Amino acid sequence: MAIQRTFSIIKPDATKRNLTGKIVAKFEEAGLRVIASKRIHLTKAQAGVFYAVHKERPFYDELCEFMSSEPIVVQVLEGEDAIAKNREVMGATNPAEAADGTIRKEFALSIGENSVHGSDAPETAAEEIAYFFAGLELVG
Ligand code: DAT
Ligand code: MG
Repeated sequence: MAIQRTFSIIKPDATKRNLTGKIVAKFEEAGLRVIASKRIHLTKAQAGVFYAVHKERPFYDELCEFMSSEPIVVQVLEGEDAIAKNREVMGATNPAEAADGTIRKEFALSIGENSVHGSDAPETAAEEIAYFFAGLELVG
């Protein structure tokens, strides 16, 4: 597998509980390198654009409300097979189903307040990175 880039969000439930460093440590321990990082506070409309793929789902409004409730940390992670590796370190969407040692198992509060986002494919990774970062901000 080649070196890839993926997009990550440390979500409001995690920034609020001051877990940013502990979550970044999990990425780094897995061999993922943070090549861009910034703390931002989304509007509900901006969260809605980011999660537009879920707009027909019953939890969409709650999701956008949550994602704009507190600051988040958006990052680009780089490494071997980074998209799959990040999904592995994150754990299952529902923390009740997440494997031991994963971020969501250790830190998530619920299926909605689940501490992290990670891209699920190369196309979405590229789109998500471009939504939040200019090319010059990626320092590999
Ligand atoms: P993931 O974040 O693991 O890629 P997803 O893309 O299916 O999961 O959903 C995006 C986010 O939406 C997820 O992180 C939390 C929220 N979500 C998903 N399913 C939910 C549900 N059944 N109830 C409430 N929120 C949900
Ligand atoms: Mg997803």
